[in-house]
Amino acid sequence: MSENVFEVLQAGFAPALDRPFLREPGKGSHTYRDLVDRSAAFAAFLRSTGCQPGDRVVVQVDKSADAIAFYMACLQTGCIYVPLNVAYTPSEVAYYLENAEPRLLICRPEDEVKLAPLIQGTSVEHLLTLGGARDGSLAEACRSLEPDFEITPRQASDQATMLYTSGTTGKPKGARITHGNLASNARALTETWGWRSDDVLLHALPIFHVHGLFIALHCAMLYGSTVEFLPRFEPKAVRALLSRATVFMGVPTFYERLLGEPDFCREDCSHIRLFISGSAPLTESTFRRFTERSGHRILERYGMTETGILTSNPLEGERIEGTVGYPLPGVEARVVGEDGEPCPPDEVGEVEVHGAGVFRGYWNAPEKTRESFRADGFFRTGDLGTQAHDGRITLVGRGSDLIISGGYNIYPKEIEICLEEIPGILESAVVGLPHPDFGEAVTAFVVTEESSAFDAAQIDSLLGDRLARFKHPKKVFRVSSLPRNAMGKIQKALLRSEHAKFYETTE
Ligand code: MCA
Ligand code: AMP
Repeated sequence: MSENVFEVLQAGFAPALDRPFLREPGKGSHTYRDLVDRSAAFAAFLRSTGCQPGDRVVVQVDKSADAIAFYMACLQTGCIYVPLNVAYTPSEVAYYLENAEPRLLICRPEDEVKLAPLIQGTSVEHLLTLGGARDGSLAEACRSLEPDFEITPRQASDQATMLYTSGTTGKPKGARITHGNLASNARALTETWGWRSDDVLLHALPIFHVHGLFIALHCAMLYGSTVEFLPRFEPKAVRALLSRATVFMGVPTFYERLLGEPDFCREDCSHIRLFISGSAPLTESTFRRFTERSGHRILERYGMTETGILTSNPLEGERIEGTVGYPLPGVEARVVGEDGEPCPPDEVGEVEVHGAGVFRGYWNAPEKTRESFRADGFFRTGDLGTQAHDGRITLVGRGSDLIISGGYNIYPKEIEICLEEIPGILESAVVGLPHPDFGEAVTAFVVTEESSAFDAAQIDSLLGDRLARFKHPKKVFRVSSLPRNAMGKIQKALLRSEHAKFYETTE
């Protein structure tokens, strides 16, 4: 029997075909039937290009109903959907094209001129554009084709999507996520969060990450629920729609920004049954202030690109601030010491997990994949935490230097490499410092040649072509040397502790 996740979702929303699926403010409403028809039109296009199951399709487009239908078409035809952050610069996109070896590249109409030169000499056979209002060459190409509703049979172990997540080397790795991973996570989440077909999800997340694309949308689709689909997070727009929704999902920055609205209060939230947070640590302060102002205890959960959602605070029962709750149904989690042996309850170690949501490995990186799994199949998350007697997990930090800023993962090495290629910069260290809005802010410490005229603005513009804006340091400190330990290793922990209050006092 086919286990294509498109069929799994379709079985869920089949009783609700004429219910609104995506409501785009100011643009209109699209039923589930509209989505199926549109997906069939895109499927016809994919097949007309000769795209085969397993071929990669790289997509860098804005949030829109058509973007979701195109994602569904990739699932339907067995093509591997590879979404990219719209903030990535052409030089970043070039890396993904080289690594993923896609057959198709779909971009925003306004980016076509910038991206067209990149495809020369790559595997890309077609570059098409997708705009938010049924515009662009992809929509045009579908017009002359008969919709194709056939669903390519897939096994649970077949790859459905590939999302990139960076590594300590500074080069992003593609996580191979299967049809089975997506289906099992959607089922576990809807069960854990008591999802209902009359739930209305308020969606303000980007759709190029696991959070906005899989977690949020698959829950809704599995129950045929309606989604208020905002193009981006904007606190006033979110606030205006809270009264139409029952569930809201966000990164901690969303909650901080809602709290930044001076008269945000209980009345705004009276229709909501569940506020969910994840992707980055929700501070106890944000949790507490949000409870005071809204009357709701945010439900915090924890996940990863490689695994989907792993743990969640309970729907019924205690949501404890600072903890990420219990393993989801079908997920096994343990905390181990450096020797790989399980830690006693409440002792800090690395969180390791096992279950149907865990990915198949990294794309074309067998060594990295091997290093990430234990011999018994448990995946090493790299997150440090404790597990209580009753199984509840609390995260306390990360084993790597990873920075999480506003829910985006940023790897210092990638920025350090770019900084050190700037003439006059001898060495650099990039760390995340606590930031009231983003949680952590990218901060660089650079040692420059004595003769160099140091100009932070110039550094920023030199990084411009190489790195997406959200990765740019919010502050660059010029220092005479970087602190090192006896082994010569840069002591980033020291830089972090010495400057821990920098943004608290400057913002
Ligand atoms: C935008 N900027 C940022 C960030 N976002 N800087 C640092 N960190 C960020 N996250 C910068 C831009 O580069 C720009 O800089 C300036 O802020 C304004 O840009 P704009 O696009 O207007 O920003 P914004 O709309 O205010 O965006 C902030 C945001 C957004 C709403 C917090 O970043 C966001 O939607 N984050 C959610 C990320 C997410 O979904 N993560 C899930 C992945 P300049 O002015 O210098 O040009 S994790 C995941 O999927 C796992 C499985 C999980 O557990 O969920
Ligand atoms: P990503 O690679 O973008 O999927 O990010 C996954 C990482 O985000 C995890 O390994 C954690 O470090 C972090 N993360 C996700 N949810 C939480 C949470 N609720 N609290 C703390 N960290 C989180």
